[in-house]
Amino acid sequence: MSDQDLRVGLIGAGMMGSDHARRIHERVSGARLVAVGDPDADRARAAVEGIPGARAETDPIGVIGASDVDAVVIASPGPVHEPLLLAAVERGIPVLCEKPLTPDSKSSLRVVQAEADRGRKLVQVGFMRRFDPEFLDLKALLDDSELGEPLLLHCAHRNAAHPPGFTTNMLINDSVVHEFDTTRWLLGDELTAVSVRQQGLVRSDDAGIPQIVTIETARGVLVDVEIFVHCRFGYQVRCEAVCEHGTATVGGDTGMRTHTAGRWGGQVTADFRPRFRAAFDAEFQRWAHAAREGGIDGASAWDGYAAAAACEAGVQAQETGQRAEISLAARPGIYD
Ligand code: ISE
Repeated sequence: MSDQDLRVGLIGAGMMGSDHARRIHERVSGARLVAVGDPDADRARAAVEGIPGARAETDPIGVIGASDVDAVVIASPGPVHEPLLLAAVERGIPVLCEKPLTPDSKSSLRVVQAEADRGRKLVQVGFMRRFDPEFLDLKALLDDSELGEPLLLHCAHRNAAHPPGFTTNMLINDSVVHEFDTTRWLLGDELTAVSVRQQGLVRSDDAGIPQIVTIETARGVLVDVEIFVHCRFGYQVRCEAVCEHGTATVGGDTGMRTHTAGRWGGQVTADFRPRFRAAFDAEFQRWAHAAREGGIDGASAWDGYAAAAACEAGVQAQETGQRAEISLAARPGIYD
């Protein structure tokens, strides 16, 4: 701990928030947790337990305004993000906000506008796959055009089980939102339309039924995403890029392999926290460095807005069974 440390306030002490509290305390250098704000006092207290110098508060806006807070992490549910983001932008302090930026494109655009009015990027969206070593390798390969131009992406996104209350719309808003962002980032291309089909002959509202989401990009790349959030066997995120001169795949579960009792095998991670632990750590470390300089280093509020617009089209495609186009507002100059 030093006087130069970035003093971080964390909003939201649920599953992700408490994970991030430990992360900041144990694995991020140059940053320290000073406050956790959650309306549930017990949860806030549990999140700061064993973290010297960190206090629990029940008023999240109070944390954003506290004089000993230099930057904030928002890990509360999406519907409460907008006022928190606007308060941080108003105060001029950097924010790392878990996805979604906000639950719809109109409110996301208000955040973009507030930031553009201040003239500085302060809001980073927690699209952690941008920090995953394998996804970074794929991005470098595509950026260098080593395999020629990308033509298709095949993606699979599987969760062992979905939490209670997970709806079919959440397949898009909560899960495929990552593929929307990953596609834009990997290809450096904008998304133009989304179509959605469901496995089975009869349309069902059961979120456990797999769906196939097709994304079109401005340069004509086609992306298919299998979203299956009740696959039972574990967590899996894959992406295969098909290019003019070859293919490249990430997410192939290439960890340690054992050979014993006439079998060989490895482990499938249980959920996104262990699978993307290194990515979350790198994301937080790089954000902390950038925030000490007053900025961000990752997906911007504009990227959060673009993902929200794609989600809206995705939900429309789910509900109508028709291809839905994505339209974006004019991009303010600070995001060029
Ligand atoms: C969850 O909210 C996440 O963000 C995970 O990365 C994703 O895999 C999961 O499907 C979502 O529910």
